Amino acid sequence: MTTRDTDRIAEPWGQRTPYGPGQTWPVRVDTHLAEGVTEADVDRWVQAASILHSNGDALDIAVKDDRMVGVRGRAEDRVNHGRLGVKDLYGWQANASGDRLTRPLIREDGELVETDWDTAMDRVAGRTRELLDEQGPSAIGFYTTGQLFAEEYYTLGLLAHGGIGTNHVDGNTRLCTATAAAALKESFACDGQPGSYTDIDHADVIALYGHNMAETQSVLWMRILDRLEGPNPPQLICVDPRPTKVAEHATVHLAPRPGTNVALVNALLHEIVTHDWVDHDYLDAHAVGYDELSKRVREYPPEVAARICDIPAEQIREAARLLGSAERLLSTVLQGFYQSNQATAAAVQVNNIHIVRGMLGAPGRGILQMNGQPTAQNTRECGGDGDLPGFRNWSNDAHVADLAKVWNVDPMSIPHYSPPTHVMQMMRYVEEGSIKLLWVSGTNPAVSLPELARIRSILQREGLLLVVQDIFLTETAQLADVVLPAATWGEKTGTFTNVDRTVHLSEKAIDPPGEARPDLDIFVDYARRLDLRDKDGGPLVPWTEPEEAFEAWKECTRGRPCDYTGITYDKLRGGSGIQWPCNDEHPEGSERIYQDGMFWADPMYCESYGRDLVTGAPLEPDEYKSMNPSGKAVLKAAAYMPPHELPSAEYPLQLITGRTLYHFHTRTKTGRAPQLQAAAPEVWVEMSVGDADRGGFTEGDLARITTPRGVVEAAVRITGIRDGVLFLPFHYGYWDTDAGHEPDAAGRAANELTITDWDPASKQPIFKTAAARIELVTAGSGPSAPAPTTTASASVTRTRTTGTPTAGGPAATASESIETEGAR
Ligand SMILES: Nc1nc2c(c(=O)[nH]1)N[C@H]1C(S)=C(S)[C@@H](COP(=O)(O)OP(=O)(O)OC[C@H]3O[C@@H](n4cnc5c(=O)[nH]c(N)nc54)[C@H](O)[C@@H]3O)O[C@H]1N2
Ligand SMILES: Nc1nc2c(c(=O)[nH]1)N[C@H]1C(S)=C(S)[C@@H](COP(=O)(O)OP(=O)(O)OC[C@H]3O[C@@H](n4cnc5c(=O)[nH]c(N)nc54)[C@H](O)[C@@H]3O)O[C@H]1N2
Ligand SMILES: [Mo]
Repeated sequence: MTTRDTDRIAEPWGQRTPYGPGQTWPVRVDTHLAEGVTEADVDRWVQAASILHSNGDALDIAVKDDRMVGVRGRAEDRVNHGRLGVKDLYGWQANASGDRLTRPLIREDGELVETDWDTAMDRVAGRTRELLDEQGPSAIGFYTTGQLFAEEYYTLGLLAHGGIGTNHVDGNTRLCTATAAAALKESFACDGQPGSYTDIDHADVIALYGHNMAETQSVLWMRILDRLEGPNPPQLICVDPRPTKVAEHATVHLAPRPGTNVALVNALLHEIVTHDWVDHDYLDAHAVGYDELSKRVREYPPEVAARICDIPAEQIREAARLLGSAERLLSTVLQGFYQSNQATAAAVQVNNIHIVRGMLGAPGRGILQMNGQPTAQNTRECGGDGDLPGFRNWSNDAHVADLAKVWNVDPMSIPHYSPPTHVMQMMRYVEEGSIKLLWVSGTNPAVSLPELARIRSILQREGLLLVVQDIFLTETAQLADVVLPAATWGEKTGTFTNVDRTVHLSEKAIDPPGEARPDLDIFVDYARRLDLRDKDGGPLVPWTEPEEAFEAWKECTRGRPCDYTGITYDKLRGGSGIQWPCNDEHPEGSERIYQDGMFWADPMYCESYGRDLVTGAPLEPDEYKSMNPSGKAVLKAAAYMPPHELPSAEYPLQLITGRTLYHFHTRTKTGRAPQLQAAAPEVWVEMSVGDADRGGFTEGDLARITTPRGVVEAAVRITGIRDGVLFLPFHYGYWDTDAGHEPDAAGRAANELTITDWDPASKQPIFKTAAARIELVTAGSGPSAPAPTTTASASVTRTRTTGTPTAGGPAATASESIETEGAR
């Protein structure tokens, strides 16, 4: 089947292609070409993969007259079988925005002014040298992203850890999937996704925990929708306080109070254990820790959790029965767990369900501790965040020595006295003045970190040299001392890996604008200017081309779990992406890991010895060895603990924040794609019918949301969200407002309101539990909130009737209660 995009804003998941268990998901090729362009006009199609979420949807970029003119899903790829989500169909247009950064900028007398590359890079390298001489490597911090390519992270990881020798290297993956990695490390002592997308083709029960897949991995959701429409459909469990599309299709929708996930999953485990829906043979052979877990979950009968979570006990029982009777269980976990209270402890309990039920390493039996960003997996694998490259264990000296051999440096020059510094701690060091150069690449912390008033003041601290490498003059770039203009997806070549370990090649289709350069070039240039050298006096970073960097990265993965040695650029061209491990033993890659209950958890091989889930303290090597001498899966129990900030008389509600289908993060790309921007043009706040009635709100009122950190104003959207909870999308910063952020005025960014607090084990900030209040500013400022009606944000009140939906129009056309910029 081939579909054109005409109605994809209004019908985001497109037409159904039903299929049954064990069958192959049918192909459906989605295409969008610019107005007036047909496939016959296209000069060439250039292979790439999606960069606006972690699903790894393969696509080809259409090029005409050396300009991008569209995209088409790749039918032959294992991930998407030709399909594309809305952000990918339209988001590429941002590449050609007139306001791309095209020249480096430096701050002179308080103003950012254009300069040349030599001046900008000399300022960065010169200051680095000075700081190294004066204070040493701890003066320098790198904060990168989940949106560059593997080659770039590996280069950054090498120059930062192996060259400069700083331990202050993290990515925005800390905000994103640090908990995915942490939960996998706790249960399996190593990162790496047990599941595979093909598990959807086989599963009879699919459980989604805090994961609005319909909006955030919309192609994966199409796969589930197609199973639901086919013979013998799977049953769905949805755990989310909002009425998402996932909830709408679920057999059981559990809508707990935010921050109570551990109590809920403990109750599910309670039922599984007391009914003995347990695979004892599997447990005996392949896991440790069952005694402690079964003892712990006995404290959480459904009635206890029902009280904590404020949901019916019978619903918990029903969900547990589905889990307990599943033959092929697939679970996915995302931000409703990772960014909520007790993130790692909660995500680990989902792993526990799979371990006690023996639901691993076979078709339909998988866990997807999801990623969010397109290349987050690579940040983790390559040492771009708080990990060492190749899933090496920083607390295992032999691993550090091995890495030093690969890099040809002295092991003592790679810092490993403690785990690499997490970003919230790096911000603290900047605040205290010990980090004096912070290099931010591919992330926009002035909108995406919690408690923005604090972050803004940190980023503007006297004495800090802030370097920002981006493609637009973002809210963060506006605060920088040096701005480096980057080339992005479609303008540079590299590889990246999605959540189910599928590696894709994304090739350069067109030239970057002006003097913008690939991130790889910028990092290599910096290493050269610093004259970083290996033990023998050779250049530490000897490569300049992406493929050379990839070949070096492959060597670094040899024999490690994420083994890439069997992959080449050529092998990735033409066909489907390939799943690691891919090596001599598995030349075509590996559909599943952890088959036959074999894990990467041996004390000498594993990536992590785990942490205490309450304090976050890393386990000593000997503690791990005595707990798990033969490298089995680890069942880790956890008691429920309430969120740190609970509702009070002054702040009676709970605020959660998150995403909408049509936008990506701080909207630097989707806000510049007209169709996507029109579909969700302005910030809104979701509240329940009950809370609206009690507070006297109606749809479209302008409201003020306040937490102890700040104030945001947003239009009220009344939805089926659970009582007591407000939801704000976090996409709206200040780059496209007239005034920008004004110090004493109400803000627009959700993170004005969020708290400086993080999970003890993963160090992931808590974006989804804060106490808040809401007050009316102006009644009826519009007929309805500017929010999509096709998604979890759908209004439960019908306020306005528009004409016939027009194909390709804004989300408004799918329903009646939306006002868009275009409509005004
Ligand atoms: N359209 C779109 N897609 C994206 C992105 C995007 O910006 N836009 N970003 C990508 C990235 S980087 C990420 S990380 C993913 C994130 O993808 P998701 O995790 O699916 O997205 P969120 O909206 O952050 O959160 C998911 C759900 O968590 C629920 N939730 C909040 N608090 C709790 C809680 O305490 N318990 C439970 N059980 N649920 C709770 C919210 O109601 C929300 O529906 O999406 C990726 N895909
Ligand atoms: N309140 C709240 N806050 C959140 C979340 C939430 O749910 N609620 N979610 C968190 C999560 S999961 C995430 S992932 C973060 C995302 O937060 P950010 O990473 O800050 O958001 P993005 O808008 O994706 O920022 C990416 C930046 O990289 C730039 N860029 C794009 N491509 C390239 C490139 O090729 N090279 C370079 N150098 N730059 C490029 C973009 O223009 C953009 O400025 O937000 C986190 N913050
Ligand atoms: Mo994310």
